[in-house]
Amino acid sequence: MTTLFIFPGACSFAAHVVIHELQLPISVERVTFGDPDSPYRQINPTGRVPALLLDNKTLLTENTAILPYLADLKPGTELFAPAGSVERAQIQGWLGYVATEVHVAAFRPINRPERYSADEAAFPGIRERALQQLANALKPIEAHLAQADYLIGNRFTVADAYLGVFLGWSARVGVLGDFPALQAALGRFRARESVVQTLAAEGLA
Ligand SMILES: N[C@@H](CCC(=O)N[C@@H](CS)C(=O)NCC(=O)O)C(=O)O
Repeated sequence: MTTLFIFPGACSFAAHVVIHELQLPISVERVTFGDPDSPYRQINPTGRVPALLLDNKTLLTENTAILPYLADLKPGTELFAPAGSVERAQIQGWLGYVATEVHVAAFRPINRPERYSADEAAFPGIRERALQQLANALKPIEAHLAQADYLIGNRFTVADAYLGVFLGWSARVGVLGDFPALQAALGRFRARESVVQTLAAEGLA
């Protein structure tokens, strides 16, 4: 059986939500965060989540690959769009934006300042700049969601599942105050049955 590896509340949450949305027959396995001795390292040497181990033992990594792959397991699903369509490219554009501008450019230095300086005294400054970077990265999404409830096509897609994770993280670091459309989007995300189910499954309800 295909297995999704997750850590509760991590960026793997989006893939877990998609599994609930589409009721996919995929088992979900929790791994230990940041443990170099974890047996998971034999499956995925980076130790990162999400990772999807297929029946044939092929390992898929990266949200930008895993989320479209999961959606494509249910051809015609509203969560994605047909190959060759503009909507599909737009959804992939948002996946790329969230992965790079929001996750890596902003949350990585907020959560892991030690990767940017060996000097602990520099950490508060790194975090402060990264919080500003996060606000900058959220501005275009705020502008977009002030006009529409969802990123693309007036429906919840894998891009919204992915964004929802980082809206939750943004609320936690206190950056959503100036973004009413993002607060509303987070409310819609948390109200979805699939998200409620995923929170419960990850022990976060
Ligand atoms: N670009 C990767 C990032 C994966 C990633 O950084 N995952 C984090 C959790 S949100 C992780 O596993 N961190 C553990 C570590 O870096 O040791 C993706 O989008 O899939």
